[in-house]
Amino acid sequence: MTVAWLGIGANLGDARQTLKDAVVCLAQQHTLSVVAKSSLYRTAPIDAGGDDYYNCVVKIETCLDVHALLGLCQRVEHHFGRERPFRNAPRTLDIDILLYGALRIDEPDLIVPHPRMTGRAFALVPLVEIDPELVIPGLGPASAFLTAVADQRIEKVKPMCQCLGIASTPDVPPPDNCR
Ligand code: A4P
Ligand code: MG
Repeated sequence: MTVAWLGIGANLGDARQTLKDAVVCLAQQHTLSVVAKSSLYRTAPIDAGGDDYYNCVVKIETCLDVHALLGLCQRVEHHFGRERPFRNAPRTLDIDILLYGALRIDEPDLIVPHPRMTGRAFALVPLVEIDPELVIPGLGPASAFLTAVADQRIEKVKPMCQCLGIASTPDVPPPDNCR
């Protein structure tokens, strides 16, 4: 099993709901387990146009090799209606492999660690939320890159239960609609 980190983003359609559904879809795959999930964030588009994005990061454990994991991510993107009219076009769902264990590869169709992650608050902030000590293979602590992206707008989206003023504790299961 390998620990990997996936960055998930969307800014087309009901992006917030799509992100939640995509995480559920990933968790249902028998080839991986979602072991941690960041908060949901609303973020300004970086190097892209369109509406604000919703972004999150999940930490997974998987038996898939990295190419098979990319294939799975692309099938899930396709399932949620992803189209690619042009580079960085608004998208219903984007799933990027940020990290895959200690692997460092640079191939035409797959670069890991993700080559643009250290310049993007929408990847770094959720990563560091899950693991403040996380080290990016070959580059060092993820937290060290946060200062340089401090000008990128990113705000944590309150979970619905918090908006409703309902405490979400392990003893009190959240209501059905609190996703
Ligand atoms: N590819 C190479 N390495 C990877 C990797 N580590 N993970 C290749 C996933 N894919 C990887 O990706 C194009 C090709 O990248 C794939 O065929 C794969 O073989 P794509 O998802 O089809 O196209 P894309 O999303 O336009 O490209 P990419 O590289 O994912 O774009 P970026 O750089 O990730 O930027 N602003 C905010 N606020 N939030 C966002 O989520 N996303 C982007 C996309 C731009 N601005 C954003 C956000
Ligand atoms: Mg992508």
